[in-house]
Amino acid sequence: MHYADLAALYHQPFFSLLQQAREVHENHWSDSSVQLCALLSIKTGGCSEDCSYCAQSAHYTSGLDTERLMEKEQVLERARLAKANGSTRFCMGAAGRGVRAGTRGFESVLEIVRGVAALEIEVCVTLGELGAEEAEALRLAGVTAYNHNIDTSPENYPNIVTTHSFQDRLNTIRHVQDAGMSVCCGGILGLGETVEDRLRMLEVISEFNPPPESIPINALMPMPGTPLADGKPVDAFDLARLIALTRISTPRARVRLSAGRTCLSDEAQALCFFAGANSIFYGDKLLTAANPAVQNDLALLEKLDLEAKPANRSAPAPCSTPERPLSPAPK
Ligand code: SAM
Ligand code: DTB
Ligand code: SF4
Repeated sequence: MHYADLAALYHQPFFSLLQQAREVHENHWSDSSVQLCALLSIKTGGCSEDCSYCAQSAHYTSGLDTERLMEKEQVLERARLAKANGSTRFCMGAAGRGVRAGTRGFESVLEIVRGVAALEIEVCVTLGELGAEEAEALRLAGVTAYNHNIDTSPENYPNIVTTHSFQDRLNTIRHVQDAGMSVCCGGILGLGETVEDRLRMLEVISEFNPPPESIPINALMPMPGTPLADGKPVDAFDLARLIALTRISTPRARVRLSAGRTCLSDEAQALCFFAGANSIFYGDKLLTAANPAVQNDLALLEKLDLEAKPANRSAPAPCSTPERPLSPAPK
């Protein structure tokens, strides 16, 4: 969607924008399902990149311990639990600029992906920069979706990251699409960007061809030691507005209410679901930061008469005992 159209929509009165987003949502999503995505950091910290929001960058002293690539069995254990708890997508993140075919690290990641894919849960990875060869190898190993955010507008990107470019991000997304994986691409609010930057970000995302399958909208979680440690909290109404606009500009994408939910009230989250969010990260931890407890999320979904997206019917029964009961949520 062109910038001018996004701007015209955005600058309407709040309730008009929400009403339009709701209408688009109802026209494209016949159910009230919310996709639950589990997240696991399989390789943490020590990253060469200088993304100014990120606790995992080696350029800053956030106090985070660096951890090597997890063992396959440990990852599989977490994936089984995630599936048993109701997540339909398992997203694995690794800190670093990117991955390179032929390296031992990448071979180990492919091995992990094959193992998770065999559990019949959707497999998402977020590993930074990819070339065509790496993208193809990941798809063959069983990756369904690749998360690679553009985070902000092209104009603001150099203020946030200097070790790679906005164009580098777009190139990776192209490789992911060419290899036939779904693209999961969104951004962060709260980086000091203007409303114009937010709209430009959505202009770029909504004009991908094909459009992304999912769009995570993160609110900055300020990380000690990073340049954005003192970032101001994102206003919940601004967040709802942006989610509404994302829903209107990419009607078929799962819009994920992502990082920062621990700072949102249930009511603010309800507004975001009303505006078109239909996916969340589910589980007590994001990559390094906290996420709402699963029991709170189940209770909230129940209060709002939203349903966890059912698992693919062809998938076999969970292979381990659930850590927590899936439902019903406690009253
Ligand atoms: N290294 C890979 C990359 O940069 O694409 C994958 C991991 S990276 C941590 C994934 C995304 O998490 C970032 O693009 C950003 O949107 C989000 N993120 C990271 N730190 C965050 C923070 N402190 N607050 C909100 N979102 C954050
Ligand atoms: C995304 O857009 N958000 C997730 C996921 N993709 C990988 C990551 C959020 C990270 C929040 C900060 C942290 O846990 O360190
Ligand atoms: Fe590294 Fe990704 Fe964090 Fe940037 S966002 S510092 S690339 S882990």
